[in-house]
Amino acid sequence: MAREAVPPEIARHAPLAPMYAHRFPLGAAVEPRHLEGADGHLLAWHFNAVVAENAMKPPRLQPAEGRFDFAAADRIVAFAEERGMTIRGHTLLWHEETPDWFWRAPGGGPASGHLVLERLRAHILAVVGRYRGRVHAWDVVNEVVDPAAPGCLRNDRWLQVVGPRYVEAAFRYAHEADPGARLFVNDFETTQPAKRDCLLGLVRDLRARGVPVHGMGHQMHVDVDRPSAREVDGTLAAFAALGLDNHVTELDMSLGPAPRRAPGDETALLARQAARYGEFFRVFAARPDVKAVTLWGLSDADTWLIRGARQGSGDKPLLFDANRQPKAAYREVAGAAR
Ligand code: 9MR
Repeated sequence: MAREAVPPEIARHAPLAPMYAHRFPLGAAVEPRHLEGADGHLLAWHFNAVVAENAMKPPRLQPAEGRFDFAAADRIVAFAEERGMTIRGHTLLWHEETPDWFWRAPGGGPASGHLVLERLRAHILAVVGRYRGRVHAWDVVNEVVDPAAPGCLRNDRWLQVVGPRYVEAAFRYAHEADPGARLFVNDFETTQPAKRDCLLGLVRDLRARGVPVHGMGHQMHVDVDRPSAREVDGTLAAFAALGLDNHVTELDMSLGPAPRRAPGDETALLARQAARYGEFFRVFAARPDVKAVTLWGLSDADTWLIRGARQGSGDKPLLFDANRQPKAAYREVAGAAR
C-alpha cells in the first residue's frame, strides 16, 4: 500500500497502540487483503504489531513437498517492516492445518514417524529461517492439548504417527532456525482448569528437559459472559509463575450464539462487551508477564466469526465496527490504558 495520507475518518480517533507502547505491542491478525484501502489504514493507525491470520500456516507456505510459496506471508511481513511493526508467526504445527502430503510416503502408503519429523524439520528450518530476526515470536505448536486425552496430548495424527516427542522436536527445530525467536505453545480456553493444568504440565515437562519454550499463547476467543477477567488473571499468573511470558494471541469477544440473542439485545451486549474489554486490558496492562496482545482481526466487517458457516451470525467481536469506526469497546480499551 502506498503511504497516502490517513483518511480523516480514521485519523480523528486516537491511535490505540501508542497508549500501550510502554507495556506491550498491540497487534491484529490480517490477510493480505487487509493491507489495502481502509483496512490498511486502520491497521497502520491503531496497531504496531501484526500476525498472519492464515498466510503462514503450513499448507499455505508449503502446499507440496519442497514447493514453498511465501508471497502472501512476505507481503504481510513487508507491510510490517516498512512501518516498524513487530511480527508474530502463526503457526508451525497444527493438526487442522497440516498438509496431506506430510502423511504420505513417497511410494504411497503412510509416512513413518521418522519421515514426518524430517519433513517437520525441513518445514520449520525453511520458514523460521526465512524470517529469522524478523518474526520475534512463533506459535510453534497450536492446540496440541486435550484434557480428555490420557496424556493430555490431543489424539491426532501427530500423536498417532510420531508419538509425543513431536512437540519437543518442533521447538528444537524452531530454536535451531532462529535462536533469538521467542517460542510459544498456543491454545484456546486456557482458563478452563483441566486444560490449564494440562498446559502447565506440558510446559513444565518441556522446560525440565531443557526444551526452548519461552511462553504461553492464550488465544482468548472469549464471549460477553465468559471467562471473567479474574479467571484470566489467575491463568496468566499460573504461567508467569513458571517463568514464562504470556502472549494474548487471538483475542476477540463474541456476542454469543445468535439464536440466544433476542431482538433488541444488541445494545446491551455491546455495552457488556465494551466493559469486559476494558476489564481484560486492565488485567493485561497490570501484568508485566503479558508481553504482547493481538486481536484476531481488524474490524467487525471481516472476522472468522462471520465467515463460512457463521455467516449471518451477526457477531461483532472486535474493537472497530463494520464501517471501521471505533466501538464502545475501543473507548474502554483506550480508557484502560490510563
Ligand atoms: O481465522 C482463521 C480462519 O480464517 C481459518 O479458516 C481457520 C482454519 O485455518 O483458522 C482460523 O484461525 C484460527 C487460528 O489459526 C487458531 N486458533 C483458532 C482460530 C479461529 O478458528
